[in-house]
This record gives sequence, structure tokens and C-alpha cells, in this order.
Amino acid sequence: MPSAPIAVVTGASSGIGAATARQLAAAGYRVVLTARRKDRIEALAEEIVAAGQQAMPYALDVTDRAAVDEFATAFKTIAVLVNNAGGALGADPVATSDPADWRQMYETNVLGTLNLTQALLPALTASGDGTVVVLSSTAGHGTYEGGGGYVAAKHGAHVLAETLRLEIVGTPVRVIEVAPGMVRTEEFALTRFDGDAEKAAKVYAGVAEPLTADDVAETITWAVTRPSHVNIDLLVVRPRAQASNTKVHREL
Ligand code: 8X3
Repeated sequence: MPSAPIAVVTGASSGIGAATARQLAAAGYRVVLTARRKDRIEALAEEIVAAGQQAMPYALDVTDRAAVDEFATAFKTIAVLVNNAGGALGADPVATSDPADWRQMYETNVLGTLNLTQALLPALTASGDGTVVVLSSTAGHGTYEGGGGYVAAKHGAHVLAETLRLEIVGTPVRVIEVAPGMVRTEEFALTRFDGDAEKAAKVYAGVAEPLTADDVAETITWAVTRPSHVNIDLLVVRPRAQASNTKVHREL
């Protein structure tokens, strides 16, 4: 099979990351699936290969800089890096939330993105046509009560993307930020509420059609597959029923 351009997707074991990996593979990329859960990315890579496309799994924790640097040595050129790994922990007020949750959210959402971007930037530049995608969130553009640590971390991811775009202008690398609002995936809310299914379900209660992982993956794939000279700086994507972080129409 001819060698296709490489797209690295972090957090590819589920949700938006897995959906993006499937869609980028279908768009002709050789997708490198990274996540901590090896069994999941192995199964997804097998599924993609069985569909006649190209994928390979690589178990990686984005917060482990030494492991990320080791991962980066495997590539001379990379076309696309999708920084998707991240997530929310807790929804407590600033006054009572757990600093350990804040620290972990900063580690995954911001420093994880920093680690991968720094380590792979030489290979992205060497491709002559690289694209860095930062999956931030509408939480990176406005706050809400109980959002605290997650909002702070996603603002960090947004600022990383915006600053990097300024700093590398003139090099052949684009920086695209995609900021999804309410997306119903199998794990996002469940992780946030430490496995409490009832609390997780309340997030989407009465909302006609929250976005799906595929909706966001389509947006990412569209932005990445624009001609090289077109830089989609920022796409904010919400379900129709969500007008802002705090204004959601619920049919209850
Ligand atoms: C997810 C959006 O509203 O849960 O990134 O912060 S929200």
C-alpha cells in the first residue's frame, strides 16, 4: 500500500478521538492511535485496517513527557496532530473543589497538548504541510458555575493554540482550534462525575439532540482537509438546543 500522510490522534480510545481516527483514516490518512488503554486502540486499529484503511496503535500517556519524546523518535514527518486527550473532573464550586482535580485537568488538557505539540512540531514542519488541531471546548471561551478547574484548563488549551499560531506563522504548519459545546459521548460526563451514571445523565436531560462524537469528528476532518493555505483558526460547535454554556433548552 502506498504510504499515506500520517495523522496522530491522542485520546483515540473512545469518544471524539476514536470517531476522529475513523474519519481521518477514511479520508486517506495513516492514523496513529494513541491512548493509555492499549486494548481499546488495538481493537480500533484492527477495525480500521479491516475496512481497508491504515491505522496503528501506540499506547501513550500524554502527560508522560519522556514517553512522548520516545514516541516522537518514530517519525520523520507527520501531517496532522489531533490533540484530543483531556477531559473534566468534578463540577464543584471554586470554593470547595479539589485542587488535585484542577492539577490533573491542567496536566491532561494543557500540558498533554504541550508535550505532544512540542515533541512532534519538528516532524510536522518537516512534512512541509503540517496541521496541529487543539480540541478545546466552549469551556475555553466562557465560564459557568461549577466549571472552575475544567474552564481554567480549557482556557489554557485555547491560549496555547492562539499563541502557537502567532509564533509559528511563516512555517508550513497550521494551528486549528475546535471548541465543542455539549457532546454526548459514552465517557465524558461519567468520568467527570466519577462514574455516577445518574449525575452524568442529568447533563443531557431533556436536551433534544446533543452533539455526537461523529459530529465533532466531521468538523475536525473538514477543517484538516481544507487546502493547505486555508487556516481554520477556531470553530465553535454546539447543538441547536444550546445557545451558550448556561443557556440550554431542555424539554422536561
Ligand atoms: C464540554 C463542554 O459544557 O461540559 O467540553 O464544559 S462543557
